Amino acid sequence: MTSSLSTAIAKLNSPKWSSVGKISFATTGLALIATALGATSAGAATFTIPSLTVFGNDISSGPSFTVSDDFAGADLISLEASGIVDLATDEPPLGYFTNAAGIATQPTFAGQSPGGSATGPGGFNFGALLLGNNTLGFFNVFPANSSQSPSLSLNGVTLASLGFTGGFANGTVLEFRVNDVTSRLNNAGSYNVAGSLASTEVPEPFTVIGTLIGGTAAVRLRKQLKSAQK
Ligand SMILES: [Ca+2]
Repeated sequence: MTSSLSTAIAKLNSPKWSSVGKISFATTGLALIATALGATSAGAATFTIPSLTVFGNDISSGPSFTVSDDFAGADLISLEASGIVDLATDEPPLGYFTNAAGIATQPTFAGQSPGGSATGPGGFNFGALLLGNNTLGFFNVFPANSSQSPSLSLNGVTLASLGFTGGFANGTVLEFRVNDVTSRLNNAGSYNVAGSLASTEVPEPFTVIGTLIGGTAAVRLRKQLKSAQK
């Protein structure tokens, strides 16, 4: 319940107001309205990141989506990615197979053991799934020390913790890429990605509606009080 609504109800319960008939009934009604509002406004803003396939050669550009609604740096992202990418099809028989965190899933031609990694462009692991755009920059989604599992999930971490300290404004276009050098498009495989964004803020409409209803009810009760005093 908002403080303004609490104050309104408290005033209605004061001896002065309670001396008027129908006040307790009206107060109960306000409390019920406040409860109903609280129940209907409990869900914060959410945005579904569409299911996308990010191919091994999506290095300089990749699949994109447009964020609707505003999300702050303190808001949360959840993401799942499954699949394996080979960054070096021209290095048989081992190649360089990684999951979406850039963790080797089998021995690589460069000497990594399963679970190992190597730092690539941007300071992120070779093979890491990147999210961002040219304005905000690109950041790895999964921690550099993730497991070697081909299925990874991120459950409700802040956008700021990934590097998006200012969050995403409504209409921001974001892109997924695979972290690798761009000199040779010798990659194969893909990551399947899906997820969501969730606001952690209390929705503004609750405060506005609660104040409006509280104010309207108070005006009506004052009119009733005046007529009762006549
Ligand atoms: Ca490559």
